[in-house]
Amino acid sequence: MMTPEIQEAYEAAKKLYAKHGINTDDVINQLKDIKISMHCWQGDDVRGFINKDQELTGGISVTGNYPGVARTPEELRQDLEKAYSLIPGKHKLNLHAIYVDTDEKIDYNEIEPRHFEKWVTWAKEQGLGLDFNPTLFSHPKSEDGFTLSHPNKEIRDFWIEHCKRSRKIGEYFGRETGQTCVTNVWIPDGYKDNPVDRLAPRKRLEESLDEIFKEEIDSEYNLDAIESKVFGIGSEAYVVGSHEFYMGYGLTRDKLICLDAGHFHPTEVVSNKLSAISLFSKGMLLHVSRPVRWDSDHVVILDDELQEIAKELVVNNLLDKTHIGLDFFDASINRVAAWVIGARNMIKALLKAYLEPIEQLKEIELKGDFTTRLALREEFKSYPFGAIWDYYCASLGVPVREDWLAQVRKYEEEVLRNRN
Ligand code: RNT
Ligand code: ZN
Repeated sequence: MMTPEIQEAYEAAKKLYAKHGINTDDVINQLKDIKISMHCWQGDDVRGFINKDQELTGGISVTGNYPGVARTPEELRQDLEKAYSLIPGKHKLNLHAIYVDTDEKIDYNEIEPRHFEKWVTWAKEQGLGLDFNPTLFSHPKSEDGFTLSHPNKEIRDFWIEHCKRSRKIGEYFGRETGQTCVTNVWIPDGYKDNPVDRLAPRKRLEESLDEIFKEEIDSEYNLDAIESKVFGIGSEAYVVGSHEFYMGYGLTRDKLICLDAGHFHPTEVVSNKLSAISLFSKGMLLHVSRPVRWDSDHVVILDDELQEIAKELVVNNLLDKTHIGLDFFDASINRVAAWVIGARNMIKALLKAYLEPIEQLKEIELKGDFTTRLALREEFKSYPFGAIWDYYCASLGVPVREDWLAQVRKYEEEVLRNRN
């Protein structure tokens, strides 16, 4: 809710930023247009609804057993609505193929748009865009760690069929919602220990992908993305879909390159890759995440790398060719809170990036005045960005500061605690 205090603090901050040529009203208008694709899988620990008894595989894992996990599509949508109501702006939802909403018993190679009809109806009601992912894990046919690069053609064909159908679902999402769907392919394929042949699986993956993407789909409705990874649990020595593999594949096939912030070596950062890739690629998809030790998927906090990612997008004008998605899963805290924290942080980071004197800093850098560059950037860290953020939340009708937490607590008491 807007209060005189929030308004006053905003006016004072606005003046300070104006001294550096930053118009905070304009910033707010630009920020409103940026959509974040929120991943459905934080709500149920990547279980999905296609096969309730199937354990999570693919070298990713969710730890914790906080009460209130969503058990049905209805519960998941209810939780998502709660989360979206606490996040400023209009955004997207990122679904995985295992999130079918149907009474039919179907396998991965049988999914069709109609199995996602209820999601589409709901997304339209909520004014949300939809993104999609084929699920190449949590299935008996991926048990030995290989899918699209599997040596057995029958198994490859099964997954190829799944991915082809996934693109058709993406097309359906795009047509129905009026917002382009990004369909992202990530596969877990890899070896625990050093392979003899590193090339053959990559060759097979290349062929499988070419087959999957054979059918032209209107890019107004669906865009394809491909996601690399440096290692997974059980694929420590070798991952078929490495960064170099997908860089090459994406650039030669005109696909979006997906960069997951948790999929690189510990001192390697995706923020430093965006400008380079932007020069050569059709576009990028971000999986904003937070790596900690071996885990690539902690809840996103407002850390240096998140701010650096946002800064790169804003300073280099990359928001048009970059699709921002979130990718983390934590079952040790309230799952709705996890969404809200991660999404609010992503938006905060973008806001903070807009509130730096970009043009001024660029000039200073060109002149070679690195003292001023460092001094100014450091001083701007304590400029009253919080006052603009509070005003932004209040004017978009979402809770200001930590007020959202009380609503999540209430929801936990009234809804989540009643799920067993
Ligand atoms: C796994 C990838 C992938 C998954 C989702 C569930 O390491 O990051 O994006 O997190 O597909
Ligand atoms: Zn990811």
